Amino acid sequence: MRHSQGLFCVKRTLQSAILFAFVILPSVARADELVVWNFNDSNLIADRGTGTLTTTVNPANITFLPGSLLLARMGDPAGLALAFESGTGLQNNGAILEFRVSTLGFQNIVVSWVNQRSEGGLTFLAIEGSIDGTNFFSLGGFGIGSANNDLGTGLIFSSGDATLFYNNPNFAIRLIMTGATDPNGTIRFDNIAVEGTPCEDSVCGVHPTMPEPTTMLLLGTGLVAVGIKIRRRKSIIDVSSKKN
Ligand SMILES: [Ca+2]
Ligand SMILES: [Ca+2]
Repeated sequence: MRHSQGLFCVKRTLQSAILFAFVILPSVARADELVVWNFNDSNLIADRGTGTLTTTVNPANITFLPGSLLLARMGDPAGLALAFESGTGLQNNGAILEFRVSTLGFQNIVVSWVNQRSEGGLTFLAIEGSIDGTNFFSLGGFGIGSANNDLGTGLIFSSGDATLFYNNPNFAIRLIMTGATDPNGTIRFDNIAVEGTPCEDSVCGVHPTMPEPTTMLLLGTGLVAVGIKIRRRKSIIDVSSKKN
């Protein structure tokens, strides 16, 4: 019971998140890669590390188009990028791209990717996160400004409520895509990565003390950052303590 009450509070807290965007600096951080998808092999299977990536886009509208060097890691060539067509009748409006990655043993989680849309392609991304793998809570969202340009996007989970995403086998992020206006329009994704730093016992070994309001910021040059500020709530501690 306490758990579900806690989840409700998490949901309420995350839904009150403040979203903002800005230009950030080049490197995303010195962190370990938990998983990377570079799509250069034309599939949804992780290319390094472990994680699962799924989508509700009609399989007939999943394709692979030229990729990006932006946010490429470990010398990855641009290669290919995962691309979704809007589809007949714009049927893929509302489709989901979801990735699940265990963050067990890691904190300071950073999620980043490159997105590009063509004219008429899916262009609005609502972002949702999960700490239990089942319930998803809004983390805000954004629209992809200019067409035909690679844009980096990222989320940094650090301190406060964001520690719920640390050391968590059920970590998941969902992008809900809308805004397509042309059946032949496309949105493409490349260099999706989840990174983190090894857990410190003081952070992952016990529930967090949440000294400051949570701030999720984006780092890196040329990246469009998505930051989320979450108010702390005492009730969140109930959930995090169940996790350990
Ligand atoms: Ca692959
Ligand atoms: Ca690529």
